[in-house]
Amino acid sequence: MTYETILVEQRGRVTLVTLNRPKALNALNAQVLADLNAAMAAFDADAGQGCAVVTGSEKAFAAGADIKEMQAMGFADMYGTNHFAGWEVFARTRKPVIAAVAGYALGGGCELAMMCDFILAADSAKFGQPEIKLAVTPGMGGSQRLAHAVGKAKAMEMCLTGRMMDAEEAERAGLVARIVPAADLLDDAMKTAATIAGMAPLAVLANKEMVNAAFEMPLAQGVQFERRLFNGIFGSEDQKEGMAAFVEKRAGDWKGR
Ligand code: CO8
Repeated sequence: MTYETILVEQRGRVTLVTLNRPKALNALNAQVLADLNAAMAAFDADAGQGCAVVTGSEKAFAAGADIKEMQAMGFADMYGTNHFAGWEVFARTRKPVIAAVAGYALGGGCELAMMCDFILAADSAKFGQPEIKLAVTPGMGGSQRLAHAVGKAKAMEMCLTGRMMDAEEAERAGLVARIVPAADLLDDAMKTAATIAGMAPLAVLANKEMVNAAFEMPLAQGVQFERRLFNGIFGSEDQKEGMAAFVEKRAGDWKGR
């Protein structure tokens, strides 16, 4: 399958998705959204794939929603058609997605990175929600996910001033999992993804689902949710295999059931 605005490649059990609008610094337009959602649906449906990496270019992961596409739109175009609701479909991808971010991740670009399960940042990465400079606001979850990731003070400062955060600050603040030298970013992200893709598939889904529940549920309910999933996973063949493999000092052979 080929797409207009992204490149998609399977390397073993890892799907690599590269945003590919270099002339617009990978600005996110309706076609990027359609392409990404189609690619993620195919990834989720493919039992041979275990983890995805979403990346951009050296200069820009993505410099935001496409300002030229939005410029002429009015309230009816946005609210009436629920224009950006499709991004929530991307955020509901069931298997893990890593954002490998180099250069600018601004506005919708920062929001897309935060929709992924975690961010690996090149030392060149710059994060920001500069929408206020355009007299608008984040529109695909940035005000919420940034506040969850870095706390109110930093999120509020970033949204109100539009200033950028470099990779060091982003790591200190908890926005990114790790910083990697720019030259090693893709290799590192692909290795990390391969590690995840090598785990038992049902355990991967369950781990992702329960960590995400921490952002949706009160603690007591989240702990209950975790225990239900934990109990459920003992009904899988892979749980028997995983524990037998440990005892027998060998690698597990996963069936995905
Ligand atoms: N949209 C459209 N085109 C863009 C965007 C963008 N967000 N960002 C850059 N470009 C284009 C430029 O217009 C330019 O095109 P051209 O050569 O035709 O003039 C080309 O990319 C290169 O850009 P620059 O010449 O500006 O490159 P610089 O290296 O000088 O600057 C910056 C790089 C600092 C990243 C600069 O381009 C910039 O500030 N970009 C805009 C950043 C921004 O404001 N982002 C937020 C957009 S609003 C948003 O994301 C709202 C989200 C809400 C809903 C999300 C749904 C997807």
